[in-house]
Amino acid sequence: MDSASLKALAGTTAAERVKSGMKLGIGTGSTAEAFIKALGARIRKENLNIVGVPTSERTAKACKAESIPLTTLDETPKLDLTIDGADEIGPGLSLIKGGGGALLREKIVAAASDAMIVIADESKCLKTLGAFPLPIEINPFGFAATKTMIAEILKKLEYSQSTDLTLRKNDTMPFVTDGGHWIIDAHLKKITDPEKLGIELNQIPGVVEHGLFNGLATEAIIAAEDDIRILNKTYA
Ligand code: A5P
Repeated sequence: MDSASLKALAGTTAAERVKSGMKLGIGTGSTAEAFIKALGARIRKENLNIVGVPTSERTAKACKAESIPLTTLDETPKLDLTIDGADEIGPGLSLIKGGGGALLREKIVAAASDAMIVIADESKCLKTLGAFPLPIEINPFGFAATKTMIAEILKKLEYSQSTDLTLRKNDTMPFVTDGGHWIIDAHLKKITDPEKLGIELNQIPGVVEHGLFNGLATEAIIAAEDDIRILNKTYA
């Protein structure tokens, strides 16, 4: 099966978990878009009554194309379930997210949800996080100072030997998130303690949020070559 078919399988399986009456958080990325398509099809076929909070402008557009009713966290501050993709899935369902630049809204929406199902193909499941560069969303004000503070934290936690901090760009200009922030991608290679690193990064005033999702995902639906695997927090 190619990558698009695996994403479609994960997306369709996740859409089957949605029940009429649910308030949903709707993730960002190509796997989340496979879910959005499958959800749109179920709404049309079964007349499901759901409402969704999109985690990005890109997702809002994809939901509108499927006529999925949308709301905001201001109108609907508590959600039943968020379904979203991930860049990496590690032990205990710790995640790296933000490859698509939507990590801040994704984390706010996931935190407002009673449950979070992560959808991915099996290539995203790893024993240790960190091969995928960790996205760190920062306020553009004081960029160099914030970058220096991040480097110092990483050095303190002994990541410095392998660390490279790159400002994400669109051609020559900084990539700007939906919230108007920039992203530094931290090439850490191996994140030994995601919990500790997340807490330390959140101490830096210029860091708006980081892409480590610790303790948020409650389940993962993983599309493999010939089956679907369901992982829970005991995943090691
Ligand atoms: C968006 O910011 C990300 O967190 C995505 O969920 C993540 O990058 C996975 O995207 P794909 O499903 O496209 O791999």
